[in-house]
Amino acid sequence: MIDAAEIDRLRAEFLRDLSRLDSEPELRLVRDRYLGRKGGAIASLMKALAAAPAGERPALGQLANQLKHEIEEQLTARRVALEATRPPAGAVDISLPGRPVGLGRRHPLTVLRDAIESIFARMGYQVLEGPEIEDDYHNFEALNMPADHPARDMQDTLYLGEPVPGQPARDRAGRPGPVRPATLLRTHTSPMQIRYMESHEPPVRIIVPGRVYRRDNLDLTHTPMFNQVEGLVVGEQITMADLKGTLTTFLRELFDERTRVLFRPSFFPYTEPSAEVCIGCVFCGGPGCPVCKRTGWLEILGSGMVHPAVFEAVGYDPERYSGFAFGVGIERVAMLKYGVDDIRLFYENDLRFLEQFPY
Ligand code: 2U9
Repeated sequence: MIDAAEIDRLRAEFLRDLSRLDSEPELRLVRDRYLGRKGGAIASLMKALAAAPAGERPALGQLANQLKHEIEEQLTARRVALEATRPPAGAVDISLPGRPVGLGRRHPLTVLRDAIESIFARMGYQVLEGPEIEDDYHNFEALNMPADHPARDMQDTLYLGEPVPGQPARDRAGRPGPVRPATLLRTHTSPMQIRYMESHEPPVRIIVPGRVYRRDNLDLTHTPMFNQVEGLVVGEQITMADLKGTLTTFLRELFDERTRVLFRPSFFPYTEPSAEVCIGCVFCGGPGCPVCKRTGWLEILGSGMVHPAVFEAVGYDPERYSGFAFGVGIERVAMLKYGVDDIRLFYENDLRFLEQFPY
């Protein structure tokens, strides 16, 4: 049976629902629940009034109508308030969670190059870069590699000679026409050391990191472009002992303070005597494994005392000055340090590979 208390209960229920809604869709649900023509709480209330005793009907009807108007007014007021907070069409919804932005990181070869640079910087070396396009003189001739040296072969070096502008690239017989004086992609960073000595007197203490190019096909250990760091020290009393001490210190800082270092005779045209430098195998630690080919040693650096012919080429007196030089491939260091068996992985930019390295 409907009475005034029942109407008050319905009002309290409405006010509770009203206080809980905070969106336009929720508001529509509440409106339907109370004001819906069929099944709405007010419609049901009006219907039930018909069953009330005739004497109470007018008063109860008045209360019911009053509640209906209250509900209409409150819902309208809430709708206006919600509309006022609605963002304009096309606005950014700042309540949505953001899309994650991946943080960039340095490439492992860059990290290693920086580490190598900082070891030598602490030893007082200057860090220099040079041009990647070089001439035959600085890349070969001044480094005691004469015209018939095998490294100068087209098979090994990427030459950039171009037809001279305004003249045919081929003559009438189809033979190549005139070309610019040979330029090439440097095969090592040594030409920059030549350039440095051409314009500076000793003492010299520099390293030159950078890209170098060789006419190699891709395989597990070769890419036609790779990165090197070369170093050069020149002074009045520089000896092989300086070379050994410097490179031993360098390798123990780069790998581990207990790294064992081995120097053995080698040959390079620009150094005499020459030595290749090995570290105790980082994989088996000595006894021998497939990586070190059962020798217990891994070759990591080339080095030697600068050949007097190189000093002659730059105008240094070889009777007065001596020096040592060395070279290291950054990819090779990375492969040994991190146990990577395929150099090509460093150039595929697959984040699943690159994200494994410290940065
Ligand atoms: C000047 C005089 C001498 C630099 C040297 C090496 C030995 C050497 C290789 C290491 C791995 C190249 O990247 S690699 O393939 N380098 O073995 N480099 S001595 O000697 C120089 C450089 C400049 C004026």
